[in-house]
Amino acid sequence: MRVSLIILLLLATKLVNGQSLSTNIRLNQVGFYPNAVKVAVIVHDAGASTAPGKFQLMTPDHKKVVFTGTLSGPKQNQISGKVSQFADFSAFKQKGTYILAVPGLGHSYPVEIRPDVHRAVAIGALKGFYYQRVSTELPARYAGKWARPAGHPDTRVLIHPSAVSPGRPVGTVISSPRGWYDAGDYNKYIVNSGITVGTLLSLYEDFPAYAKSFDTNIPETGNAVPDLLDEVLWNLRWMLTMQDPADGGVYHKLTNPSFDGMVMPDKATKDRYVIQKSITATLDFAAVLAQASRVFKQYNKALPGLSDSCRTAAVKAWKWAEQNPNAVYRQNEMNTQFDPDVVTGSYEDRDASDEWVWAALELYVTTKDDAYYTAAKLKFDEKLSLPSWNQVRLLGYYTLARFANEVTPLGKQGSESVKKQLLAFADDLIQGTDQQAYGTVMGKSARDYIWGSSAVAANQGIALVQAYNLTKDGRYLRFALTNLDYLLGRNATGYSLLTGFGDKPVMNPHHRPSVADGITEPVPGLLSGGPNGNAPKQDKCPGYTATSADEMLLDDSCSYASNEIAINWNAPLVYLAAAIEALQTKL
Ligand SMILES: [Ca+2]
Ligand SMILES: [Ca+2]
Repeated sequence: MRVSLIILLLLATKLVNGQSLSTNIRLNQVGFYPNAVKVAVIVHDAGASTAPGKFQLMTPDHKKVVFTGTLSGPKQNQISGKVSQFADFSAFKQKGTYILAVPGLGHSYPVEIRPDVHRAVAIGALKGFYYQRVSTELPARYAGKWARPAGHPDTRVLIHPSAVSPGRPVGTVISSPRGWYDAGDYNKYIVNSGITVGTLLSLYEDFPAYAKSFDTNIPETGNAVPDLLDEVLWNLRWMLTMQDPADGGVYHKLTNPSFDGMVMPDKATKDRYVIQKSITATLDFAAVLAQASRVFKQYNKALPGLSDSCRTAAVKAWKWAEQNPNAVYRQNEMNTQFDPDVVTGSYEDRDASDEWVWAALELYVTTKDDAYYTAAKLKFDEKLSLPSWNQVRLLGYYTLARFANEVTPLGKQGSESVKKQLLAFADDLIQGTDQQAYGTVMGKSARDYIWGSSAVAANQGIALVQAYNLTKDGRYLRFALTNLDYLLGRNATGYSLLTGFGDKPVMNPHHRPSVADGITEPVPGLLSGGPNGNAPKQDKCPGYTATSADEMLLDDSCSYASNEIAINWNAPLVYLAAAIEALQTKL
């Protein structure tokens, strides 16, 4: 009797104070820096009236109010029509764990305020790559409950008829082990590896001290090489095997003819092939290997000869590209000429002009040979596009700007124009962000919500970090942080898009091991592709209820168009989280 009375009283208190959990309070579910901007977004139905009320920050037991603030005026969401208000508690700087309560609505997930609050995100997202390693067992010592046997030794890979060359006729077998599984499946794609490895190496080049400061508990932890670079090496060593040593051309991908079922990697044992050399794969390879040559030069003692091998491979790839500029990969066309037909991710890209720029600039900065700079044929009047697997021009621009003081006079002169363009691009990104329903750079346009939109958010963040690096203007960083907030919960889906992080992370990504391993929690540290306006049409997964692009995420493994994982989405998150951590005192 007494117990039920207490329960009744508690319930009444909850109702009176409006203090039950409300998922309409959207915030970074991982946390906030004491001295940085701290914003939660309160979302209301379309047409709801929004009085400018108060909000409170209180201790998790609801007993002590530590901060009271006023909600902002209403912001209209241009995409969904919903109305939101901001609860800005930046003025509160006390370390600790709190909840944010809005009278009449409820309270948020726990709010953590402390320095280094995203360090675990940076480490976890990098560790996500370890879980994707091909050709090796993941023992419990490193993988915890996601331990699994080795999959795909890839020591017996066939040359596909599309990929034959004089030295490698049909039926030739090559060894091409290691690399990372990608795109939720078990194949290895050079084009996607290009931007992924380029982004991770750029993190090292931009923030070497921070990159050296964290371990990810992998077999190489404790050796003489930072774990970030050890992880990169797992894929780089595979990439090196994808170059035909006879002519320097690079195979587009290593793949089964068709996708595996939702089984563990060691149960997927179909024949594997390397497929046709392509111009985009070869140029991406040249860019990444040129960059790797710079980075690993500092580790010549631990990795003797690697830097030189990378440089030789890059130059050789460039020469092949010069001789084969029209080798565009077209999967359907290839399938009409060769068997077996290949239906896995095609990564087709008919415009290699940006790949030329990226490869040329990386080779230029590494070799200081003006011929590469000239070959980049930089035009300073074109519209810039955010990096993605098929648009890599900015990766070259970032590199030229980064090394502006170490290149020849020719490149130095060009770098001034490139810097101006990069800053104009960054200014464009932040323009009008404060008026947005979530106050994030991500989502100003419904066009941001494409397949893999999480990488749009992360790459916007990187572009802003680049602008900070060029200007030391903290404004750029503060806007970059809004997109990290977005990825970790301050968004229209209400999810943290990173598995294993936040109070409501996605649980069912399109990721074969996470589906097949019988463990409730998905493999941690994987970034979901995120909301995608066209996802229901693209994957036809039943169960979508959202009606607007910014909410169009289905936390179901069949939703590969909104909830897939991919290495080229994880990499920019690693960069963004690590950069924000490295610069947290500048926010
Ligand atoms: Ca290490
Ligand atoms: Ca392209």
